[in-house]
Amino acid sequence: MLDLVTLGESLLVFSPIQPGPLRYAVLFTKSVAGAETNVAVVITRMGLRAGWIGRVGDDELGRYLLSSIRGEGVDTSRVIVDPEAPTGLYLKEARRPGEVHIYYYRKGSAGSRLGPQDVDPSYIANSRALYVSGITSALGEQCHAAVMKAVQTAQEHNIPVYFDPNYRSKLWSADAARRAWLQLLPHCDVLLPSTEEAQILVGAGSPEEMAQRLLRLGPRLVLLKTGEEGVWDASDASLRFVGSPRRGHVVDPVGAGDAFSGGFIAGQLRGLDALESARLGALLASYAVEALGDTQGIPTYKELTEEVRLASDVHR
Ligand code: KDG
Repeated sequence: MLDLVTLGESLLVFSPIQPGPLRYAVLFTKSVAGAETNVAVVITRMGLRAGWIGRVGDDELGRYLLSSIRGEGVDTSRVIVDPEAPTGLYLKEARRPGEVHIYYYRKGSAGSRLGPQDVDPSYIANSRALYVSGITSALGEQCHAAVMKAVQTAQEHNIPVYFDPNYRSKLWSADAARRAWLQLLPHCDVLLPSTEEAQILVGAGSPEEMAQRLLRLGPRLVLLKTGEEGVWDASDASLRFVGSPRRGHVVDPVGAGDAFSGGFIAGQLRGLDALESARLGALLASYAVEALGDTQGIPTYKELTEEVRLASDVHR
């Protein structure tokens, strides 16, 4: 049995090794991106088992994606190699350290051809949790239908659904995003929005006000991410400030949200309460931003427990 199943598009990311405008970049690193596979990788780093449903092109980049994700220990048995479309990618530009611009080359990609026919209900039914991100719904109607099928299947089998809206303004409008998210939310247990995403859903307000309004949309738990300030954990009963462990300086902020989600879910799967799970998520996010790449900075569970003295129940 898998601990977590996720679905969505994984991409290649090419990042210049020096900051500055992309037009002057000469040397690039190549790595794996995509919110869903990032979360799956975090889950495996935390010593748990994750599986990913998606499509890659029958090309060199697709082969690289598959071998890297599989190499991280993620189950890729449900990934389809699509001969009809190329693997998507994006270029990352760091105008100055910590300030990142993203340029997608993913229109018509294999990953964006995911559809409900690719979602095997038994794969989800045999796992302990489902993670979905709003990015998949932004890729097209069939992708959104695949996510809807996944969350409905999970709900039918009492499998908790974790949802990060992951708003991408280059992929769709805020109005279109809100409409899709409102369809998903009644099937979700835990919502992991940023302040901006919370505002898209329920308008502006204090963390307390936004969290209370978000809880009325369906989830039993809301983890409101306010960036460097930290995270608010809202359940029906209370709103608690989780805080933000400050460590080194930020090299690359992309991937922090996925590290938080993956850490939170790993905590829940390991039997931690919501607050301890959120602390684990915040800690992993602080590692993620210290290295170039979405998941490269994230330690293994063994390294984490050796290096950091967490609350005693993290060691279970
Ligand atoms: O969350 C990090 C992701 O944004 C990145 O890896 C790429 O999934 C991605 C996207 O579509 O922006």
